[in-house]
Amino acid sequence: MSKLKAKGFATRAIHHGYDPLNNQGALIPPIYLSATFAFPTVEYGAQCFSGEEKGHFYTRISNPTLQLLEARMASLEGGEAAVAFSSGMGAITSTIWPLVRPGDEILADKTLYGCTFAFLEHGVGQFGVRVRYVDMSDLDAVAAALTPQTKIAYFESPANPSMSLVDIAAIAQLARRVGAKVVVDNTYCTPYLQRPLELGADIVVHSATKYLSGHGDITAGIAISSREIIDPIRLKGLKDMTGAVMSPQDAFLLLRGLKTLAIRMERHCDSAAELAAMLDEHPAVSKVYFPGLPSFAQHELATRQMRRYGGMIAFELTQGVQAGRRFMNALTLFARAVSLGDCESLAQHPATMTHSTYTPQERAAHGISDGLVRLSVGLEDCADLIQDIGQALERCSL
Ligand code: 3LM
Repeated sequence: MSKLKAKGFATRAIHHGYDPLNNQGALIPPIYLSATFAFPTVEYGAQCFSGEEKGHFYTRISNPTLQLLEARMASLEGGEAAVAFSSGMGAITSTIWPLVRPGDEILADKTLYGCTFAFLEHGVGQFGVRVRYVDMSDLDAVAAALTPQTKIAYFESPANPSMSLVDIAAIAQLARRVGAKVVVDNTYCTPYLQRPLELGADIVVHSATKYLSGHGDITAGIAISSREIIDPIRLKGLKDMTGAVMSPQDAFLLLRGLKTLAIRMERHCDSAAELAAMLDEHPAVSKVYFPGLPSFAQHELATRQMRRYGGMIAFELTQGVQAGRRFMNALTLFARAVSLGDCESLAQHPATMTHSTYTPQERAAHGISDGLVRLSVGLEDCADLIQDIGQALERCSL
């Protein structure tokens, strides 16, 4: 394994942590479909429970197939350890619960995926934890809002759905002063495009349902950090508080998806850049949010912090919300569907779909406009995607 440390991203995504010669020559890792594990002696079993022995004893705590996935993801994100979950929300909730007590504070970016906002606002926020939101692209506002009670600084970059970015290194520096842990949702980028731990963040969480899996056939999540931080996420957050364990079959599918992550991300980035440029020039479009556009307000930060600009685009139509509806209904190749990062291109309306967990007032305050349309640019031929967007834009302006 150590010989792979020096290898590149795509090589580790295919090989890290697995040697066929230790597995009867099987090139592809087996799926350990076992909920429980037999102990050679009762004493050994007790030592597994006490933590003196590292053996597997129950799949909600660990499983060999999940362990391989976790080692591989830790390598790709540049962390020491990882823990896998049955969904991105499983990863986020299992990470946050063990880090806070009543009286603590969480400082979150103002724009977050809808269910993350709902969890902070109506979940952990109902149990004596104070949750506050600031625009984290404003470093002065963050510095002013952090207090000794702040245990977590939480954000996405780019944020879902507004595409606003957060300077990860700068926030990590500010948070360190008060001892808060920086948790970054890296779903939009994947470690191929951005590695928050290398920029000073403490924990990375993912909806692995998205680009990491890449094929839209599982829901999955993962958290990556130091061993010291991951242990309580696994042994309290996952084991006792949420129980949101990933199934071994889903771990297998995720390991399969990861093998093509690098090559898929390149294609997503190529096509999204072309589509964003086309949208930016179209008279029916009033505003495009894509980090790769020179006109994007945080283009310089994107260039510094991300390898490339990703496969997600948000935009608004000159003729507003109704035109957005006509545009989406006119699409023939893009599916009208939530989620993102699949081979299939997807279009959705955040205000009535992914971010309907916010009230209209909250959406307005959190920078999520009613006219916003979100595209997840898939892996089809880019010419076909451009043709579909082009014809839908013509029809929406009628
Ligand atoms: C979506 N997002 O369409 P799961 N973090 C981010 C996410 O985008 C998501 C999660 C966490 C969408 C899902 S909306 C009903 C469909 C940045 C999910 C949560 O629990 O695996 O869905 O991840 O934007």
